[in-house]
Amino acid sequence: MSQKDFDRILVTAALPYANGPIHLGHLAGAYLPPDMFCRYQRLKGKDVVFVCGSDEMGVAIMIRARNEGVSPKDIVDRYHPMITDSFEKFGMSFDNFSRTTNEIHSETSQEFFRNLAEKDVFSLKTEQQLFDPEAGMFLADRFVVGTCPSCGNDNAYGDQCEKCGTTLSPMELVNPRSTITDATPELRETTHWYLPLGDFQERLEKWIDTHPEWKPNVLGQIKSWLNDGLRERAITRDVPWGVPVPQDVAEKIGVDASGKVIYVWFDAPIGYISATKEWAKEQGKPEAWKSYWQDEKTRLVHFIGKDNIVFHCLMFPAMLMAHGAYVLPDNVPANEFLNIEGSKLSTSRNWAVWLHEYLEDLDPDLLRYALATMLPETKDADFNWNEFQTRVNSELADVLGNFVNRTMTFAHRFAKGKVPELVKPDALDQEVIEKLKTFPDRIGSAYDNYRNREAVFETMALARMGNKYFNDSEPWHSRKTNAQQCANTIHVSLQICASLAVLMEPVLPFSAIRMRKMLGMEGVRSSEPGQSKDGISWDDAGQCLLPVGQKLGESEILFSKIEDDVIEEQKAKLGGPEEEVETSEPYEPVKEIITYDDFVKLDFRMGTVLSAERIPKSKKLLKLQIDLGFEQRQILAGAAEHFEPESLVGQQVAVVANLAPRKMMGMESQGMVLMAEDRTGALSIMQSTGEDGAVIR
Ligand code: B3M
Ligand code: ZN
Repeated sequence: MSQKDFDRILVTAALPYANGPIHLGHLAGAYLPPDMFCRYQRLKGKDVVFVCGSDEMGVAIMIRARNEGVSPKDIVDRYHPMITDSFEKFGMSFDNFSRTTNEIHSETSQEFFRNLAEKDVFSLKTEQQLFDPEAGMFLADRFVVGTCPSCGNDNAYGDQCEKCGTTLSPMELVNPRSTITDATPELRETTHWYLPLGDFQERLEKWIDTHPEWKPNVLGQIKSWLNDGLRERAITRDVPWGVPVPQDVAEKIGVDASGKVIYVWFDAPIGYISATKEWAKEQGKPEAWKSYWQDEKTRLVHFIGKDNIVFHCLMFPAMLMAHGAYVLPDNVPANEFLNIEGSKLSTSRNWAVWLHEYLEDLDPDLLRYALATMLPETKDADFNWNEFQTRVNSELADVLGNFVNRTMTFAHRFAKGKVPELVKPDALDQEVIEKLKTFPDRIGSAYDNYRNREAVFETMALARMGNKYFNDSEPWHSRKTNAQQCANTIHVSLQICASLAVLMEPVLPFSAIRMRKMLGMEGVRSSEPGQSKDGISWDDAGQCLLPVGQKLGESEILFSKIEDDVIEEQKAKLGGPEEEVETSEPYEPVKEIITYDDFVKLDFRMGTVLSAERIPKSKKLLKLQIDLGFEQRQILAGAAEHFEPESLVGQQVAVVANLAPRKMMGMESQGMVLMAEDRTGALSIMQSTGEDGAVIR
């Protein structure tokens, strides 16, 4: 369907995990672009609903809680308000920013799960595990201790005996007992539900083929997943934190679902639906959510970062297809990643610009504009403070601000602070008035096609045209020689300012309002959520919006320049980038050439470090538990001299998943974590992001 065939637009932004604050990488990936898009659509008079919310489930939040000795709820209750507050101050215009611990989300997720279960969409798998009858939960790894079968140590863990280093599974322990309640565990079968993604491969391929207009970086990733063949994914977990698996569904098949939760990546996208339901209820129209999710005339757009493509373009659409009542996304314009000062953004090294810290010192519009010019729309991009300063000083202040200031100064000094009459405009006046009419479409079509950098460039092009017109007209001369010509220049310049005050709003919402106040402009349609569609609209811009004689407001400086010391202060907040390697050591020679067939035998996967600890009597080895999505692995990494174990927990790493297991220090290592060793021997973890289990090629 072409954009004009839709009656409404539903926009979602990836739900940020509520286990830390928002940084520029989040904004550049999944938040600034949708806000600009939604504000534009609202100014166009479109029916837009923009939803998001905190993603409060998942292992990462559990790990953080365990490391801090608090509950997962404590973690999300700390960060949800922080995220909400910084988004609000940054001008994010959500219709609803929810959170997945809300009851409506559990209900919606469980209803969705139930619907698919009743359609027999899921497959089931059953396996043996230790179960703590008092805690009411299965006991993996550190949740169980017992006697080591190798050395008799009475406090061996479910995954390893610390005394002799033997790798164990909970089932091998003699006299196991729960570390949660000290109870003697029972053996229980545990059943997990699987989403058979392969069953949807054909439908997904046909659907994706109807969207050749999607961004190439998105289609490329999807096609590689499809070429690989989609595999079933476990969509339940035996962990204490998450949306519970509906008991009634489990009971129907004789499974006890206590202690089982829905996998976070199954419930999180359903968070978009629950946030829309919540919004509809708050509007007093509880059924209104259905027209956004269950009517083909809805243009559904998911804004995300590239690490979420598989979930939004394959897994969630498969879920929606299976359910049958929902529309599928019309586009998923995923952005790439943002680097900071030339280095990969890293929260663990504090190599990040935190939104709440930025907002303590600087104006949100300055960041909105500068970041919009650096968005990683088709490839990774870099944010650096010097460019931020240049964009603010040389564009916002020197072009846009300067043009408005000169116009207002002349209007107050030579037109009595009112809009003067335009009489017998000359060729230059007429040429500019004609060109002005083209800007709403030039800028608008860029926004409508997710090209935000281009939209912002075109907005600044209008301000440049105004500046050039002002210079070419030379009102400082004509005011002495031809008062009407001077008045014409002021009139036309004011009309350009009035159009800018509408067309700049998607990227500079706070400054647009200040500018309209200066121009005495009233009755402009708002780009904020839930506002009236009356008033001057996007399409009206480009015309002469200011009536002759209109009284102007007080003039003020729209954008103050950023001084060098302010920039140095911001740079000083950054943590440690990757250090430059100072050495004369030779580079490691490249190994013998292998064939492609040799290479494809290697199976590289994404994984998340669940736990990391030193190994007694070993200087070099760390013992890592890695979540590969489809299973957990124990991997011994020679990194103990390079990393504090806790710094690795929660990090996503690249793993060689089909390496034959090998014994070290009496423990089994089931794979290898990829690390880069530089010429000084320093190690860095090969970081990436993506879903656990994702095939790295
Ligand atoms: N909570 C955040 C991420 O992977 C994840 C997005 C969910 S969107 C449904 O960056
Ligand atoms: Zn032992």
